[in-house]
Amino acid sequence: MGAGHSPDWTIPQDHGHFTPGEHQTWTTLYERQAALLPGRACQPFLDGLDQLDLKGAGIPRFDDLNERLGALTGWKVVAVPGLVPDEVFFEHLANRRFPSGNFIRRPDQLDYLQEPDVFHDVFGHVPMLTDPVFADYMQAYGRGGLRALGLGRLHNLARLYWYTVEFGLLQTAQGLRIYGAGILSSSSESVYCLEDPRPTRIDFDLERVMRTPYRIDDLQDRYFKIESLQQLLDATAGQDFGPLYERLAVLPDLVI
Ligand code: HBI
Ligand code: FE
Repeated sequence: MGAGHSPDWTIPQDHGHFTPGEHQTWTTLYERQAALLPGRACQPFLDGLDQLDLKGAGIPRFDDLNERLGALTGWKVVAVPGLVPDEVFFEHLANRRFPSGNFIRRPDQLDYLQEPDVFHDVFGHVPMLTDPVFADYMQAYGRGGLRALGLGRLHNLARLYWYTVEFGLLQTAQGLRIYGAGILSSSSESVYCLEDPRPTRIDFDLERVMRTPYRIDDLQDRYFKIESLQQLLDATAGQDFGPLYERLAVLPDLVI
């Protein structure tokens, strides 16, 4: 571990360090997604966005955000410099803390950047944490991550995060809706994932998800659909993945 940061990798948000241009980047991205997402994002996300009042004047102050979020589900956002080690990430989730990158993309990266910045982390992830069922799922994922690390199956569990928390779709009576943060923070993917004929949209199946590799550098070729957020929690919280991991150890990945 490098010098100069605390063991949990958190840093003060220091809201004053963001420049006017950086706040403007947030507002530009916010307005673009706010126009696209009604009718595309799932209702818990849209409700969460309203309740957290993330429009504001640019990048939200985490202290204010945490007052509202904490009152709803007991989660809080903490600032980190960027990607943190897996065990640090899971330890935060297991304790209902969501680590957010404390920087924002440059104006020439509005449409895509690989590292999670404050727009992806806060706009994409945090509204879903206002939903009590999803809030419990994320905590269960953190606990499961610590276990998977110990069992050498993190590559399988990471696919669950990818195909749910980052790129998940929810089937509703009104139609297919988005709940994955990787989609919700991307204007092109918000449209593509629902409307483009190319990607496949597969019913959620835990074992299939864990056997399916993913790519991080392009629009997805496949999405997994859940029927309810409760389905996610039921498939994971309190489940012993030990027998599943043993099976996965002798099964090949599915070709993509
Ligand atoms: N760190 N800041 C940050 N954000 C993440 O999403 C993240 C991370 N470290 C590890 C990690 N994700 C992975 O372990 C999970 O996506 C599986
Ligand atoms: Fe993310």
